[in-house]
Formats: sequence, C-alpha cells, structure tokens
Amino acid sequence: MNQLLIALTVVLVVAAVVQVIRILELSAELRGGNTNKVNDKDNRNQGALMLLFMIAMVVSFFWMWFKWEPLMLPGASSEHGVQIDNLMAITMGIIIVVFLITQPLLFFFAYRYRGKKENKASYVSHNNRLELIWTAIPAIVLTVLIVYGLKTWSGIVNKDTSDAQVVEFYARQFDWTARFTGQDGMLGEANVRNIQGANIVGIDMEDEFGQDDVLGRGEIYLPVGQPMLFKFRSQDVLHSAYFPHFRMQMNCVPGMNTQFAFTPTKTTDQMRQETGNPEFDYILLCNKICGAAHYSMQMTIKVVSQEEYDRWMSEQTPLANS
Ligand SMILES: [Cu+2]
Repeated sequence: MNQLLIALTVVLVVAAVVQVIRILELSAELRGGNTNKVNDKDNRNQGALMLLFMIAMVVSFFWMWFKWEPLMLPGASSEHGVQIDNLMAITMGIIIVVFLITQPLLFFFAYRYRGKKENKASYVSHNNRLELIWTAIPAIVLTVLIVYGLKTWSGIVNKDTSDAQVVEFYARQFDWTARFTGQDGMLGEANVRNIQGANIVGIDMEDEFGQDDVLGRGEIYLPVGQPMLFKFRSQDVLHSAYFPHFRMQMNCVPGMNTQFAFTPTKTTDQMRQETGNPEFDYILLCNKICGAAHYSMQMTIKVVSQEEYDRWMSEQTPLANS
C-alpha cells in the first residue's frame, strides 16, 4: 500500500512539473518571446550551473573520502597483501590526481567558453603535438601499471609451497568445512561419492592419509607466520572463498581443485589492538551469489601463536575416531 502511494505521488509530482513548464512556455510565447531560441541569458545561466556543479562535485568527492574512509579494511594481514595494498594505493593515487585535474577543467571550460552572441568559435583542424601528448602519456602510464600489476600477481601465485601447511576448504550451500592434514601432513583422497554420516567432505577412509584428517566448522585456528597452502573444492555450485583481511579470494568450482598460498602475518589479538576493536575477527565469506542463504556462508578464523595452535589442534578429533 505504502509503495503504491509513493509511486502515485512521484507520478503526480512529475505531471505537475511538466504542466508548470508548459504554462511558462505558453506565457513566454504570449509575451512575444521565442522559447526555442537560446539567448545570452540562457548561456549565462547554464555556464553558472556548470561552475556550481564543478564545485559541488569536488566538495562531495572530499566529503565522501573523509566520511567513508573509516569503513575501509584495515592494513593487510598477509605478506602478499601488503604488495596488493601498494598496487591499489598507487593505482588509486594516479586515478585521483587525473580525476581532480581533468573533471573540474571540463566544467570550468564549459563555463569559461560559454556562448555569447558577439563571439565566434574558431576552428582548429589538427594538432600533431597535442595528439602525441594525449596518446603517449596515457599509454606509458597504463603500460607501467599493467606490468607492475602482472609482476605483483605472478609473484603471488607462483610461490614455493614445499614447506607450506595444507588446509582444504570445502564449499557447499550454505557453509564451509575446513580440513586439516592431521599428524601426517597430508590430506587423504576425497570424492563426493564418499559423503556419509560425519564424513561430510567425502574423504576416502580406505586411504591412510585420510584417517587422521581433522574437520573444522564455524571457527578454525591458523598459526601466525606459517606459510599456508589453501585448497578449495565445491560440492554443488560456484562459490568463492574470500578472506578480505588477507587480501585473498579464490573460486571454488565443482569438479575442480583450486588453491592459493599465503602467510598470515598478524594474530587476531594484534589486530584487535591495532583496530581498537576488541571483537575483531578474521572472516571467510562466500563472494559468489550462490543461492538464497549465500549471505550466511561464513567462517571465523583465529590467527594465533604456534603453541596456541598446537594446543587447539590437539583438542580436535581426527575423522576416523568421530
Ligand atoms: Cu557460496
């Protein structure tokens, strides 16, 4: 009912505005003016509006910057995250500088060179030097940014993972299950056909590597400073494992294994002090809209010291015993 009233009000307001404009046009015609002819007064008004818009745009840009800056993520909590933050800061810096030069100029020129009856526009046919400048400068800047980005990316994905600890994340509508390797440091074979009872990720229980695997749900622990290799599987649809504080995201594709290596650098306690938020927690989210309860696909991650991690791990039950 409320929506209907709002829609009705909007329609009536638009109709009223159209009618008022029509009346103004008719009364101008009655006074002998030509409403279709642009005169100096119109140009002055439009020029002033251009200037006004330019000021409003720059002011609102800085207002949004300072108002919403506190909503940004805190500094990266992984080794490669610092490189991603640098890449982002440099790219954003260049974009902001170019924006603050070109956009206000555009509206200032529209004001400065607004139409006047006695003025006549001059015609410039071609200028090689100008063409060269505005082709070469963006080309060089873009090349530097792209090469820098590719270099950063290849450094992040081509990591030596020989001493990394492996953890698997199993995605399904609508939750995550983590699987740790247990004592042997190896994940057992797994297949969706083996899913049964407590074995919710389908570990092959004939495989000796799988016997001591440990499952974690809701909240898991990771040791700080330890290189990790995360592997991802999905049971049903496309999901995406997103760890915003680690600057990490990887798709979880049914029938396919994906992975991402990284090293967490700050414990949860350190982050709680740094952010001044005693309730801070690292989080794993699903970043693909995978169904109706997609928003509830979360897992809490506690980054702790190696000793605390070992203590937590010793309290977990291997799958074969559960
Ligand atoms: Cu999902």
